[in-house]
Amino acid sequence: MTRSAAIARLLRQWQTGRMTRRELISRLTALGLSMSAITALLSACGGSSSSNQSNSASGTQSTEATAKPSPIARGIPDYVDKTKLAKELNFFNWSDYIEPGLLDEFERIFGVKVTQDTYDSNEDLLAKLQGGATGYDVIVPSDYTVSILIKLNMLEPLDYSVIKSISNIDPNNLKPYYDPENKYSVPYMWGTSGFGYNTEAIKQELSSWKDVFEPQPALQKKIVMLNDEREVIGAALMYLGYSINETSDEALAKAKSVLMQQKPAVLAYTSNNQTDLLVSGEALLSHLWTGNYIQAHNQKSTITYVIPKEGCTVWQDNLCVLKSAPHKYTAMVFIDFLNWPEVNGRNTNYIGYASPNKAAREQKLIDESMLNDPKVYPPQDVWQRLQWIKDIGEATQKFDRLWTEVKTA
Ligand code: N2P
Repeated sequence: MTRSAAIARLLRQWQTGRMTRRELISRLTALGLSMSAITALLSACGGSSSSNQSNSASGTQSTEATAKPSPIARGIPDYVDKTKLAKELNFFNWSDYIEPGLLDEFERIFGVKVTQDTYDSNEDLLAKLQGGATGYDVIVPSDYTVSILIKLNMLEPLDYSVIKSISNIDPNNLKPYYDPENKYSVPYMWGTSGFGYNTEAIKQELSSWKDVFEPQPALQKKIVMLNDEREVIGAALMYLGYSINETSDEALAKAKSVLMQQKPAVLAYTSNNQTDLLVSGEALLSHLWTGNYIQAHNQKSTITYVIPKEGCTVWQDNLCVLKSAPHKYTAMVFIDFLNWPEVNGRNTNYIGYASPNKAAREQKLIDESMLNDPKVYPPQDVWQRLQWIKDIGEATQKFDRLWTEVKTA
């Protein structure tokens, strides 16, 4: 299933013009597909310029490399009032953060067309919302950004007469610090922000942020950092022994100098193609979110993931409805749908993050290999070095400034 998901992802990248045919073939070969399987796969979905990528990618059952996920075998639940459903829904999500076929499934079952726009960081999301972007219904902010949005009075209280699937969520993921009654947020996925590297190219075992911030010469221009100010400055702070939420001028000046010294070795600051850069070999080491590691590892098994000894971020992303949402009821129904065990299972297997959906885990709808991977679900002793990013209020401006200085230097 995980391999199928990797195949589906590659096909989609090819169909959406993000990868050449040649590169696709070499990646499929690397995944162990025979040339005849590849030929069959390409002819099954070849040349399709359909906008419905996920359907074309999944219409390949005739080959051994089938990437077809099972359709969701349920209708509209009786607790949903069909007469209140809108015709459309606007979903504002992180890039590469949902199995695209699920949006088609929602449309097929509920008759609601979902339009998705994407962003690459919480700051990006906030800037767009505060800059007056309108029309969005469901958004996916991380923990500390939920705190900020609550403070800004931008979230709609959730309707649990519709979001019945909250009962599938692990109690350990509910009642988080940023929304203790889950009044505004339902956990979507969670994970950590460590780094990945290619063990084929780098033979010694890396375990510290030092390997990222004071890299060996072989890593010159081979390092990718997330394009994310709280993550990158936070990593530098942890490397220096500070809390990820430290805001003193002294600590931030030190973090800045760590980042400036590292910069010549950085190939890119990006949060949307770090996986590809690592898999293609253009980068040998990258700051990553857990799902990036799973996606990269599925395509190239020599890529490993490290939760550095100094610690790293643990985060939880959430489904929330905007106060300004034009389709609030439908938004609640969509959140309910996303937490059905079979939907979450399909989604988790595709995007590769840790799932808060206990029912999906218990019903074995999530790949065993992921569930048993301590890099995805860290053991208790590792938890002790994980830190949550918190809203730092006014001091955010210091981070904004520092980040601009590093990136424009
Ligand atoms: C997926 C982004 C993961 C979100 N591309 C990290 N909080």
